[in-house]
Amino acid sequence: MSYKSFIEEEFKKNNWVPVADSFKDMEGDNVLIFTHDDPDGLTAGVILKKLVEEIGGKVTVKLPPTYELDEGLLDSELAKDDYDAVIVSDKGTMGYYDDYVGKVDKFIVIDHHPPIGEVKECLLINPNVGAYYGCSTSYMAHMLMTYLGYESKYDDYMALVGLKGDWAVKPAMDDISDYVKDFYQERITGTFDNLIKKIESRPTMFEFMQREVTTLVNQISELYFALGGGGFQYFYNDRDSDLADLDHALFSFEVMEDQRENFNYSRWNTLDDFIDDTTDPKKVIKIFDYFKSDWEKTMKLFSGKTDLIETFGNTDIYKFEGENILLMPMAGSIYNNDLSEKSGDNEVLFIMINAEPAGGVHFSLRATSPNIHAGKICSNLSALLVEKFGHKDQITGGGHPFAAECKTRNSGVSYEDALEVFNNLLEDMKTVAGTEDIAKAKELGLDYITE
Ligand SMILES: [Mn+2]
Repeated sequence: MSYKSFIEEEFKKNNWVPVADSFKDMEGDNVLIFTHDDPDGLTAGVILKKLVEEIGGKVTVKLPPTYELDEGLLDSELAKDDYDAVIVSDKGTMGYYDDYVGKVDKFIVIDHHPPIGEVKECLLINPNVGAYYGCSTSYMAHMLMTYLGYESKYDDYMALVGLKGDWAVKPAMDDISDYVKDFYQERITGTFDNLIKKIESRPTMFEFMQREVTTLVNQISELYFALGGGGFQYFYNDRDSDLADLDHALFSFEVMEDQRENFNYSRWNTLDDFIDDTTDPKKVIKIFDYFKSDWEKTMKLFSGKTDLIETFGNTDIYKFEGENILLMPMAGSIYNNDLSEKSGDNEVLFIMINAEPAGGVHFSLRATSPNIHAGKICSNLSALLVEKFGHKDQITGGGHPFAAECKTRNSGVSYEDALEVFNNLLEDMKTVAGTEDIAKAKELGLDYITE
């Protein structure tokens, strides 16, 4: 199928035509875009901003550090100007966004995350309501602009970078999600071959299933991640006086925007060529060097201080404890690969525990199989912590079988207390693993125990 026919079908099938129509009359509109501050959110923001401007609207972009759009933030931004439309991009599809609908003439959500709650009132484009397709918000924005008749090589490139940032395309492994195949074949292959060609170079954060080869688009997406703080606000303001006042997310966004004018992609053979083409190569290099050295530091700490603490079924449980660990969940996903090699035929669950500089404790879990449900462990852990110490507003935990987080934030729970609760939970899991009580096992996330 052609990319355009695919889009036509998707817009009809999913009832996205009214959303597209709401863009058609944005000429003269004052539009406020909130987008996620990770590479997918940033690239989606670049595409959507250009689209609205092409239509004739005026755009303000906000890159708040919280993933979900907070009502207080929305209200305070709306109070600053007379807006006709709000676009919320790559910031989740939350049921409560319906409560925001009356605040402005058009309230539009463009996203690809599985919804939390049900969205009925918002103008919504999200293919992952009741299904799961590997894609990204940059790609949904690209589908929208293409549906509306706009084409630009720069936006093809932006969509690709966002897809890479959200792991929906793995050109180094020839693994392209079905949902983006027509786009990839028509717009990427044959045009951006230099970006998707396999190269031997330092493995990026995306090389978690193999470390032999990477691609330039992997490198570029990782660089944008580093510049913008990756959606985790890994900022370098305190490292260097040159960076003291830098707004990282905005800097990453501007680096993307500035390249639209003079898009020299065919000259990019290495990441250095790409960096040379940015507006402020010196600053880009400085930030990227900090990122790379933090990454190496964390990997070294992992390899020196990670212990095998338990084996449940065929899953080895590894634990790492540290203090002020930088880039922890992402580096942990990559280190999981090393643990997996160590464990041979066994699966791996890697538990990272970080004493954060502000006082909170961050538990981050990464698994190679769904045998032990990381999300259940984190939600159980947070429930136990809340039961004992209160602060339901500060202590949160949850996730999916392969990746989950629990954070105590400003609850004031000490590291020792949090660890004790975690150790008790682990003891309970050990007991249940021994008795094979199926109901209890399910509760505790020992999903490999079945009848
Ligand atoms: Mn995304």
